[in-house]
Amino acid sequence: MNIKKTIRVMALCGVMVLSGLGVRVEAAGYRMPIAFAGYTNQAESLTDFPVLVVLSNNVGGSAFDYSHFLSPAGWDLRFRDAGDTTDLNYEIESWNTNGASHVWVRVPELAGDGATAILAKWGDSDQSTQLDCTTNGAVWNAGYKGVWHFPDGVTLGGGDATTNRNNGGLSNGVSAASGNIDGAAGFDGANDYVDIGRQLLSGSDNFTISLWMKSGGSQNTYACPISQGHGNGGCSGVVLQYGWPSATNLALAYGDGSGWRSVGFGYNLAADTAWHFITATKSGSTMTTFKDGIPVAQNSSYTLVYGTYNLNIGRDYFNTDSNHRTFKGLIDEVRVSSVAHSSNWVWACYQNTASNTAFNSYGTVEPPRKGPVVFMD
Ligand SMILES: [Ca+2]
Ligand SMILES: [Ca+2]
Repeated sequence: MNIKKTIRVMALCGVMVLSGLGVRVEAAGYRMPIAFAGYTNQAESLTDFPVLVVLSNNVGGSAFDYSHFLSPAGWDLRFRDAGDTTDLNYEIESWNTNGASHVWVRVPELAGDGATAILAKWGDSDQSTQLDCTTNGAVWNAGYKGVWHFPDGVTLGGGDATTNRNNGGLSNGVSAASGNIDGAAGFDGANDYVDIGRQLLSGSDNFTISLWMKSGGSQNTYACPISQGHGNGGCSGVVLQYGWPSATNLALAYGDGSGWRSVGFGYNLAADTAWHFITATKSGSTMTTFKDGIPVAQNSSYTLVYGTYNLNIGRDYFNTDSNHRTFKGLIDEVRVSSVAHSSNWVWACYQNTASNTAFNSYGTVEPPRKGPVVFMD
């Protein structure tokens, strides 16, 4: 403890025995409570949940103001638990003082009663350097094998936000586009794709695969927004693919070693060019599909056999078809986890990203707390 803090503690304890001391008012930065009232009436608490915080001037009527930051890049931003005792890991996906900034915060426990809150803090000169967690993947729990944000709508990057650094290679003109969360990747349906360079799931791994997608209209036969381990021949691998049961319907399709099986998403995505949050989970032999956070269909009759080919976004690795079954449209926020997330988790992911100011409650910014600080002349 340095002398300033020692004296401060002594002063708080009523120990004022030193001479030559004075008192001044010290600012300790701004604070804004953020509650998650949107996650309510659920029996399940979500552990280490990555919450999206979208900051902008006066977000939610909070009086939030970028001009109070010390760092133009937002390096003095901090997140703490509601009691202001524990630092929370966070990742700055984008920082835009003229608009919206996108920040992911790892919340240790998101209680099902809507009572969880955290604190955002900034403007404290003692807390103004960039933290490692803003870029090192600490937000994403160990189950996440890859998370691709596709920022920022201007210069596309295929970087993986997790500690695994499963960065994607952009091929044949994948373009930067406006996304559902900041930027997205645009695929032309001719030859664009993102190659992750390896498979991320194998053996008996469970999974949650999710992405925001916006179909560009009619699709190639068996077009795939994402594929994992599907290679030439054989009945192995797993894909999100059009063609089940008809050419325009998207399904989770997978090989069980002897045949291809499918679980649909319940509607014609090729004709629906709105953004949708598409999720599929594998828990043992139970495969479940979700559209916009709601379970659609389930099948437990077959057991997936993974293939050995790379994870690709925007196409099927399968290469008998000359077009590689490329997808046409926009894809954003792709996540692959080896954990079969619950329906509550999937629902919370959808609500938090689709309706941010409904799921998150941005409280009124508290100005710097002014308190007595004792100093030596
Ligand atoms: Ca192209
Ligand atoms: Ca994005």
